[in-house]
Amino acid sequence: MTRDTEIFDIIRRERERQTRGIELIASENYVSDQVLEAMGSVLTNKYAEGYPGKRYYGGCEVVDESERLAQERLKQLYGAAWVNVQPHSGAQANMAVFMACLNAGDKFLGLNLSHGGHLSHGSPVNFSGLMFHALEYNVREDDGRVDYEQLERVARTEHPKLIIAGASAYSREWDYERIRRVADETGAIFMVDMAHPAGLIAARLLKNPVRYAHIVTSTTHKTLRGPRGGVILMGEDFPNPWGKTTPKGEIKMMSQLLDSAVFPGTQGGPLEHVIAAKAVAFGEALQPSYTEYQKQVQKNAAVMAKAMTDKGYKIISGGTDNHCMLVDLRTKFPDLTGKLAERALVAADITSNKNMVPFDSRSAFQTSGLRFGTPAITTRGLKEDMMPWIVELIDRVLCDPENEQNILAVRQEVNAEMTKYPLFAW
Ligand code: DSN
Repeated sequence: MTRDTEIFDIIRRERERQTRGIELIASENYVSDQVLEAMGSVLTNKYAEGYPGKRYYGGCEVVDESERLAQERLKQLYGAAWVNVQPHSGAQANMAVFMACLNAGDKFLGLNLSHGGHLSHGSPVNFSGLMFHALEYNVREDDGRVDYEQLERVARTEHPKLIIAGASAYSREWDYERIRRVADETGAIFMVDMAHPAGLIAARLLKNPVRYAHIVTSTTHKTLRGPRGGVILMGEDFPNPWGKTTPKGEIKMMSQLLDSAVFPGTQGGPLEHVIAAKAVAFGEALQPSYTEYQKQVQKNAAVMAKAMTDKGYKIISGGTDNHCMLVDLRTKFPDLTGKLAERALVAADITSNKNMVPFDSRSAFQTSGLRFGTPAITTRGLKEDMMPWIVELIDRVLCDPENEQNILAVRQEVNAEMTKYPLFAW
């Protein structure tokens, strides 16, 4: 067979793009060579519908071992009693929870997407908002933090069956205990989507939601630094589908509902090559060096947020407890949209994403904000002393976002510096 030079040339160019630039998208990271190797392995050839020991195909005894290993390592990482490692993505994990806990049209409560929430927590264009009755809570306008009073008010008046915590653009720790209290009071199931801070949680730098929520979902590719994919976890405290606390003897009930909701409910054959790569990533996250990595992610984010503030940028909520920050551009550049800012930075080989800010005056296509995160640059080896340099470059671009000479000068500086941080061993 002739080599597909067309696609491999595209892959080579993407590898070059990832290598020469500063990656600040808060939901991205660089996986290890071992994770890449597992993902590109012969396990992709295997059909394995079902679960370890209960498959619909022969010849699954080997992949059963890697899936079991992924399960055991994930349980160890978060102190979970039950896990499912098959969801293809975070949205698929969430869909399985909806299917296990709700009937079509049932009410649930999640953080408003335009206030930092996730697409699959009730956006009107997503299955969650299309098939279920989405209720929302916001962050407060004055301090950018979750409006827990509003959350409690909506829970008490509307009685949603499911309450969801978790966000894609929120830089503060969550008060899980408070949400759990109102969930118990109103008979709701409490789910946390920890996709963004999962790595910091694994390293014990943020509170572990498995201790407070009935069900926890996550992606595996953000701060956690694994392959693209999703997982579902539960602690000891399993609910039944209708929100009443289940007696200990019924512990399998929700786990069976969730397993069935992943397969055959919403997915077919699991991606066993990705599950093996998840196992590798969970194994890496159990190493002591991983805690050091996550501490650096957090430190880099704190220093970056301070440097942005010192330059006159407004960080929503005034700072960060985790790996990310949301910048409201309007304070410094009232006329600059997130769309133009993102484009100018990409031209300078600094990648971030436009993002709505709470109470945004612009649409989701324009936006007034940019979201930055430090997981990828920390994997690359950049320490806190480099954060003011990055902020200086960002500021130079945003001060004159349509000046091509200015952008080129920044790009050359970025490219020259990043050659000092090799990315791939092969
Ligand atoms: N789209 C992902 C993110 O970038 O945060 C998850 O919502």
